[in-house]
Amino acid sequence: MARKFFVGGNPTLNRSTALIKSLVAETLNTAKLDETVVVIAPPAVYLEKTRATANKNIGVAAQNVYYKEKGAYTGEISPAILKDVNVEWVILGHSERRQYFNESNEFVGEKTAFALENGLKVIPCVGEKLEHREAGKTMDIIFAQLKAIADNVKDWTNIVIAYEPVWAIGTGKVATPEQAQEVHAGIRKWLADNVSAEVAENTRIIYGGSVNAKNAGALSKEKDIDGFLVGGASLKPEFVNIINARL
Ligand code: G2H
Repeated sequence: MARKFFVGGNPTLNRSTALIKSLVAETLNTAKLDETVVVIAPPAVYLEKTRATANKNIGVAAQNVYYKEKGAYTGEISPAILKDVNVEWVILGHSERRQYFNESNEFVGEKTAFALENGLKVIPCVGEKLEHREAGKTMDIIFAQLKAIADNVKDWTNIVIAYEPVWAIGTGKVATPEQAQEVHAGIRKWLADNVSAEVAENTRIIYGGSVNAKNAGALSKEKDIDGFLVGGASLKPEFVNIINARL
């Protein structure tokens, strides 16, 4: 099964009304949605409006979700609530959640499993900090993050893994195509060795961290890079060029 190119837009904590507007206007006119899966992840309060106004071929994702169905968890959102407003996707374990909200590997693994079991598709994020890379520990960090997911998840069909080196996020310092390819290939091999050959072959592994219209083309040519998770550039018109990068 060929892995369809996948581009997610993650505006993080930014007002996104302009992005939502562009989704119903110019973005859609030029983005080739038959060739690429496009998923947008606005802050939670915009989700319902985004789903209601965006083209049906665009997926909508939350930036986080909790792992309880309901109850006394003030401030949290459950998969059931996302499904109430027809949101199909969620990003989990973004490095900002790990760093600022102390999300552990295990917590991300458990949330991933809960979201999947409750009918969402999940984009779990993995990635190393600069100090890990400099110490030669990149793959150890990523394999520990993957293991916590694999320990909890039974079915990988609805998972798209995002590799986001922390040192490349929002810094303008993108990984080179070779650096990214090396890690993506390592993730795929880990899946083959620890989950199954089929999951390794079919699971999309997308790259995130300072992706823009200029660097997307070269990155998209690498054999194990199946798309992007785009932050800052998802709020700009160049997002369409990133969506169409592989064409
Ligand atoms: C958002 C990210 C990728 P940027 O953290 O998800 O950001 O593309 O701005 O580095």
